[in-house]
Amino acid sequence: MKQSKQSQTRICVVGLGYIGLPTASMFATHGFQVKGVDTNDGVLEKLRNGEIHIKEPGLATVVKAAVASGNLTVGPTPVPSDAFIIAVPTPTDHAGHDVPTADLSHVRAALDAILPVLKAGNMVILESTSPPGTTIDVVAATIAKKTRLRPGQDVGVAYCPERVIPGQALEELVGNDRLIGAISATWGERAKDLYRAFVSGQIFVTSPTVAEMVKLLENTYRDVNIALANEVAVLSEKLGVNVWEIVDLANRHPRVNVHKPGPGVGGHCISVDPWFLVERFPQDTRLIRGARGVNDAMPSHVARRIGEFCADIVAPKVAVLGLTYKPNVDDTRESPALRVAEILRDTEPAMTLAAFDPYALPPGFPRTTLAEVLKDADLVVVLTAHDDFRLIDPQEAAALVRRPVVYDTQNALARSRWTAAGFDVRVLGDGATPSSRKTIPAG
Ligand code: SAJ
Repeated sequence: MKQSKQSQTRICVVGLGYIGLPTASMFATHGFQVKGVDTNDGVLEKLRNGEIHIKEPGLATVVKAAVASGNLTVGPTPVPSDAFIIAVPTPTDHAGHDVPTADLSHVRAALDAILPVLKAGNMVILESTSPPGTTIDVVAATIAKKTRLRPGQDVGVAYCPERVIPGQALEELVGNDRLIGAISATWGERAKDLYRAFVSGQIFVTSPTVAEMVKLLENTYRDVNIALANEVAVLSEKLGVNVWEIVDLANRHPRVNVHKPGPGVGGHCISVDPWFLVERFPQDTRLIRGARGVNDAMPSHVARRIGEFCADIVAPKVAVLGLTYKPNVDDTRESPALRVAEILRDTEPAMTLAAFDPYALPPGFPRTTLAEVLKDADLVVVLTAHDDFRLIDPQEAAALVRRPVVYDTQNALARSRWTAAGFDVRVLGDGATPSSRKTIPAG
């Protein structure tokens, strides 16, 4: 019997994290022979046992199916393949720099691991978010320098940025449009053929630098937009008005889409990627850099407000709800909530911090329960808008705390229910007082 094209195509995915693991599993469940590579033994061990190291809705099922089909195997080193996909982290290095610099060491290490098995006719595809120029100046240049293979002629090189949002990774992996920034049109079409196996969105082929810039623009747009919302939140507190009402009403304009303010911008993407542009063009990125500064200042703003709300208490207990960088995920990388906790630990020695997050238990935070955290608290602070927190019964919370005051930095709680339970509800960006609210004209 003739074998399908997929079953004859071998794909090696280097880096089995938030992007690499779903990608490897999708190719495997669509019939490709996939080798997943990771340098972390613990990750490999878990996957071999049919478990996963990431919390992502639906992912465990897909990985299980991929492993059970025999199409996905994992190991520490790349094997000969038709396509190599690099999905490793590209963090920024903050040490001693005014502008954080891109750390491409994982990309370089992945490439070095691939080169011994790379052959003519193969393709190397970078998915990691990278500074402009990386695909040609690092990936293609390394292949040209360290092998006899000519990028663009003997081997294909392309940049195919991941664009999925944690929490909905699988749907977005299939449904989102994709970009392929290829070294030549021919290799672009070959890469497109590959992704077509499971991508139902449109796939656009362009140049590597355009694809790199599109990816960075997407995340930078979001960062700048959130910074605008955060700046207006601070102004609103000073003006005695409510930013949430202002943004909501502004967004009723057909051409306005202001994002949400909050305690800061975290995660491994939006708070990191804009620096790739600032590092490369420090003189020409005033807006991007300014937005980073505004968002990075939000945890201090929140910590200061918490201090003010507890100023009249000698040894206050603050109940922190949420430590992850955003709702309903287990990721605490660059989390503004963690930053707020850190600032409070440094600046408020008399304050006792108790934190609860149903998704994550970062180092330095003891395992506990929501009730224990709320018990005898003088202030409840919502830092991450997990769905679980919207389900808290404010009456039960009121019975546990010492002082019924809640500071909601995400506008996540139903204010009227918490007020009805006796809580004084304070919301980030809401400077309105009961008397200023009364000035709203009827109708
Ligand atoms: N945030 C706000 N206000 C908002 C939206 C988000 O303060 O209105 C905060 C969140 O709380 C969080 C941070 O921003 O701390 C980032 O969260 P996010 O949901 O905006 O984005 P990420 O980092 O989880 O994923 C982003 C996505 N990019 C875009 O939406 C343009 C995703 O599609 C990318 O694939 C991902 O970055 C990535 O890997 O680059």
